[in-house]
Amino acid sequence: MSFASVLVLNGPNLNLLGTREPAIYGSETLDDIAKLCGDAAERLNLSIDFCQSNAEHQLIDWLHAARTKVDGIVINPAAYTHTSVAIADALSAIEKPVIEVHISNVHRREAFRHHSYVSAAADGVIVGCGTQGYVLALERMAAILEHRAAK
Ligand code: CA2
Repeated sequence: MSFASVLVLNGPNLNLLGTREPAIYGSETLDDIAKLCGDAAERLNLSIDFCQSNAEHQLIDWLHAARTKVDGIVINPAAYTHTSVAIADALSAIEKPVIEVHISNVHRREAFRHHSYVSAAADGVIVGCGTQGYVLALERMAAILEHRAAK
């Protein structure tokens, strides 16, 4: 049986999760989130590739490679959410479903976090649900991909 494949992409500084700012991001590490996603993927019959980079060009290169390799993308672009037209353009160039995730409720935080360049290129956005947001994103992705396969 071949599983639908999903790239789970994480942007800058998310490798520091669990080391600082627990009031905003909780105490789980990125490895904990990778495990959470791995367990959800198994349950949902998805195959996932979980990656993080602090470099904008690396995230864009992975997105370009994903154009022909994966069925969907879950992305937490971190601070690039609020600055990167380049990541938004790379996502727009991919004709695959995209779900944007933020651990914190960015709308309750500083004004500069209220705008996302990425959201216009996303099919869905999950904000402020903590690390569970990644699981919700994978559940939504599985539903979208199942619906497409049934067509
Ligand atoms: O809430 C989210 O998931 C964010 O994407 C996280 C980004 C932030 O820039 C976005 O506005 C919202 C920050 C990720 C960095 O997280 C750190 C965790 C611990 C210590 C330092 C940074």
